[in-house]
Amino acid sequence: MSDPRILTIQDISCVGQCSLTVALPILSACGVETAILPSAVLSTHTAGFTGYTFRDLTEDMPKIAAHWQKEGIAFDAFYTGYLGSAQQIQYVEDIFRTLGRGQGLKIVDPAMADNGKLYPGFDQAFVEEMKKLCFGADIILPNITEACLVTDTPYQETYDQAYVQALLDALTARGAKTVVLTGVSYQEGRTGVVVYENGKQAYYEHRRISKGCHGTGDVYAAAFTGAMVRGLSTYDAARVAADYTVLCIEKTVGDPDHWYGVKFEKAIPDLLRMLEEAAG
Ligand code: PXL
Repeated sequence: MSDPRILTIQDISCVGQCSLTVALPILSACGVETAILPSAVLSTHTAGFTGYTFRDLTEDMPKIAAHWQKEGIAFDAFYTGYLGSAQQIQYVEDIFRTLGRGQGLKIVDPAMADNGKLYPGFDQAFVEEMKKLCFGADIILPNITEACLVTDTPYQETYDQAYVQALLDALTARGAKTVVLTGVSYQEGRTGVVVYENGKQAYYEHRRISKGCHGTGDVYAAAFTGAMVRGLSTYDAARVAADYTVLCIEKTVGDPDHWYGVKFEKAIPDLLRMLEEAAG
């Protein structure tokens, strides 16, 4: 049997350590063959920089997919991150339908919002399309804000376990299969992820170094995907990805000039060690 090959679909932010510039190196480091479909090319990400360029690649997406189909190229898993428009989400849905092989595991990070707010440029039409992508996926990785948006739940800055349970119930009632809900924090200095799968859920809590570093959602999702494709359980993949993300933040916070992303490269040896340990 050939090694697993995955496809990740998200933008290239040339500078800023997010989306493809973190997904590809992390997945490669995990030893996973990764094809890319860039949804757009930006000079930087949109969170903190101004005046960035944005080359929309929507039109190229179905052409690239059609070429792959003609060549008989297919993927064992898909991982989507930041997408630029509702139209792009529809193309991703087509790709999920036509380019899977075997199980064709669909991992969707609905990267569109944080801290109660949509990222610049997104609107309700985008959210509506993202709901369809999430509820057709095998695994979704929303943060609390994104989970609220796809379930039409009012966002609360402070919350308790009952609120998180209601969010998970709303996600599964709408068709979510496996859910890794990120950034779930019940006490100062601590945060974690809730993993829901097959009717069971578990919470992995860990230290919280600082509030909202840019790009950590992408670092987390890429490490999670790499760990899943290497055969870890969903919980172990969620745990290793969380520990790796914390290390990346720790390696960054002492450097105030490095506000735009995290130094994920410096913790790659730790990620590889944790993956080996989790595999036993
Ligand atoms: O990290 C998510 C992300 C990805 N790509 C672009 C972004 C952001 C977050 O703001 O702006 C272009």
